[in-house]
Order: sequence, then structure tokens, then C-alpha cells
Amino acid sequence: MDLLKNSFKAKADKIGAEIKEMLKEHGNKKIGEVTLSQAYQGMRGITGLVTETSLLDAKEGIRFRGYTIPELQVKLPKAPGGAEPLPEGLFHLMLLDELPTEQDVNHITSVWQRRSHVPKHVFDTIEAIPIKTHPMTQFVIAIMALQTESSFAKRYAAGMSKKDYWEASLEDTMDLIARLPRVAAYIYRRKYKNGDHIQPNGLLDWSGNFAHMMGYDSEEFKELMRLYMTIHADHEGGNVSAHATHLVGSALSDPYLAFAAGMNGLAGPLHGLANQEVIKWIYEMQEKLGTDLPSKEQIAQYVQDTITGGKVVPGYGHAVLRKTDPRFTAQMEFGKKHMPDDKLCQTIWNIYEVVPPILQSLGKIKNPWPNVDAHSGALLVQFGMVEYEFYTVLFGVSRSLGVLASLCWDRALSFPLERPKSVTTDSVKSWLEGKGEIWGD
Ligand code: HAX
Repeated sequence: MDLLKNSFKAKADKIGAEIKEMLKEHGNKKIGEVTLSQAYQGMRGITGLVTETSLLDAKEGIRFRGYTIPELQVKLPKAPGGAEPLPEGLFHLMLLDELPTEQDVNHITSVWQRRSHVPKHVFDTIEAIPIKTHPMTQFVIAIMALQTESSFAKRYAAGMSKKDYWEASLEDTMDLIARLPRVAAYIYRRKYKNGDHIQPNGLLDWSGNFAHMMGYDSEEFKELMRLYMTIHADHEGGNVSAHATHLVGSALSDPYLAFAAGMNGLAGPLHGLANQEVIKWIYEMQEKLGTDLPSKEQIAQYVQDTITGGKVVPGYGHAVLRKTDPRFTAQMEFGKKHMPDDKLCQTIWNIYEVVPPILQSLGKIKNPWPNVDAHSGALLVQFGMVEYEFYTVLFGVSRSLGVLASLCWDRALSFPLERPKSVTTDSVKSWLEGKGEIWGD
């Protein structure tokens, strides 16, 4: 861990000095303008955040520290005999901006294994929640229960100096990431497997152990988890889970508090919950039509009915992307390799042919293409994980890698409290009538 800390500190000091110089010379340069529509319509297209770990290109998709998903599938170390990247390697890349060696990845695996102990009161807290509670709500409550363990909170209360915030954040980040699979697996086994819990296997990698604790021990499922945990980890800084984590962290709320905020955002159906909505929507379609392999014509009619009913087609559209999400493509490739004849995957691929032209024909949708959530459920169902309300928890465990690595950078670069300006419609009207400035007096 000391090696990781020293490398991070050296990198952060270097980038911090560069930013200082850059701002001295170019701090007043404009990087955009804000229109009235943007202020009213979800701040789309406003560049107002710095997030180091990844960058989203609207036409190309996500790059993690410059690398696309197909590049990561080649360049990141794999488990012995495996073909998918280990998310430990992606975390190393996002945190340190360096491709990891196998040794680096083994080091992170062993640090997370050593730090994975979950205190008993966290399990007691989960047990006190009604079992019918949505798994994402249970997950957030469990993260809040874990907050007793925050080094950042303890050290801040004891008078920690600003210059140590990054270190306490990194400590919490490593502890929290290490513990999340155990907490998530506990919630899964409690809700869906009669509380028949499975002990961790200290010889497995982070994702392999997570799969094992949930009760899925095939190598194929472990490979799926490695891929899943890698591709869901980060999507630059403006999405709801990343932005919420960053925003709450900017108040110097510790990483547990900040991450719980991000997970509350991920639990929304326009964001991470879309992965459960996709499978729910397909099951409802199958039931309505009385078939597990609806034709393209039947799918088209069902899509039209969904839109006419004032609902969105889950898994399609994106606030930034303007093409098929490469995270969808990576999962489609996994499906074609491991389960080419599966009817549910076939349905996902038929939907992919049918939906974009229909959405495009509405004339108002900026991106008619599938996003990450359009495919993930079908792969999980194939392995017997049919409890779709749990899917967003898997997404959340993965998202910890990106948003917590970013939070370490936020503190290392001394990013201040985030506090944009808001206006009222009355102040906008007065401004449009030429009576004073939009920001009031
Ligand atoms: N089905 C039907 N209508 C859709 C749609 C879809 N999949 N996607 C967008 N639209 C509609 C919007 O609701 C909006 O309609 P109104 O003008 O009547 O309000 C219009 O098309 C324009 O929307 P947009 O500008 O193209 O899209 P936004 O940036 O506003 O929203 C969303 C992006 C992802 C929220 C949107 O596409 C959506 O609701 N998709 C379905 C839910 C989903 O899959 N969410 C997951 C997104 C990826 C992610 O974060 N994963 O975690």
C-alpha cells in the first residue's frame, strides 16, 4: 500500500503544480458559454467539472485514461486462464494514470483481500431492514453503517491538516472498495437465498470472490463479473453517480458519505436502475405476447405501445453519447462468445435492430442507440441470476472504482467546495426585460 500511496502522491504533486501554473497563465480563458436552455434543461453540454479518471467522447464512447474498452481488454492483466481484464488493473490505471503490471494488479488484489473485513454491526444493520426493501436501498444503508470505519472522518475530527486529506481519502477508498463485494453479496443471499451466506475465498481476485460469495462459482460467471466490474466503473464526471459523489465529497463529507450519495443517484431509473428496468420490460413483453422469442414486428409494436404510454424505452438514449455504447458492444460480444443461442440475448439483439429507427422517427431523441444497461441483465439471467432488482447493486460495486479514485484526486488537487450559482424564473424574466442582471442585485 505504501508503494501505491507514494506513486499517487508523486503524481498528484506533479499534476497539482502543473494545474497551478496553467491557471496562473490561462485561468481567465473561456471554455464555453451557458445558455438559458442549458440552465433549465439539466446543464447538458456545460463544461464545468474536472474529472481525471476517464473522458467520454460523444461519438466514440468512454476512454479510461486514454484507453478504450477494446484496448483495455488487450492491455490489462487477466486472471490465470481468463480473457477478461481484471478491474484491479483498471483501478490502478485510473488512480495512477499508468498501465499496471501483473505484479501491480496482484498487489491491489491482496490489499483489498486484507481490508475486506466487514464489522458485525453492518450485518446487524442489514438484518434490521425489512427484507422487501429494494436491494439498492439496503446497499446504501449498509454503506452508511460502514461509515463508522472512516479514517477521514476520524482524522478530520482529530484536527487533520489539509495536506493529509488525500491520504485519508485513499485509505477509505481502499477499505470501502474491499468491503463492498461482501456487503453486496450478503444483501443478495439474505434477500434471495434464505440468508444462506457464503464465506469469502481469500485466494480469489476481487470480482471472482464477489461471484463466489453470491453463489456463482463457474469460471464463465467470474469472467463476466471481471468484464462487468471493468466496464461499469467510470463514465467521466458529469453522470449522476459520479457527480453526486464528487459534489458531496466537496463538502469534505468522507468517502463513505460521498459514495452513498452517488449510490442514491445510481438508484434512479434514468441512470443505473435502467439495467433492472430493461429486463423487467422484456419480461412484461414476453408475458403480454405469450412468447419467449418475440418477432421483430411484435417488438416494434411493443416499443410503440411503450412510447404511447408516456414511458421511456429502457436501455436506450444517453445524455452525452451519440452512438452505440461500447459497453453495450463489449457485452454483446461476450454474449455471442459464451451464449450465442440464448433466446433472451437474441431478443436483446433483435431489440437493437428494431428500436433505433423507431426512436429516431420521433424526431426529438438525440441518441437512439443502446446504452450499457440494455444488455447486462440478459447475460446475468443466462447464469441463473434472475433477481433483476439486484442488478443495480452490481453496477454500484463497480462504480465505486471510478468515483472513489476520482475522489482521491479531488482531495489531492485540493478542489474546493462545489457551489454553482442558481437563478429564479423571476430573476430571469427581469433580466430579459432589461431590468438588472440575471444573478440579482
Ligand atoms: N425512450 C423514449 N423516449 C426517450 C428515450 C427513450 N429511451 N430517450 C430519450 N427520450 C425522450 C426524452 O424523454 C425527451 O422527451 P421530452 O422532450 O418529451 O421530455 C426527448 O426524448 C429528448 O431526450 P434526449 O435529449 O435525447 O435525452 P436526455 O439527455 O434528456 O436523457 C436519458 C437521457 C438517458 C435520461 C434518456 O435517453 C432516457 O430516459 N433513456 C431511458 C433510460 C435509460 O436507459 N437510462 C440509462 C442511461 C445510461 C446510464 O446512465 N446508465 O446508468
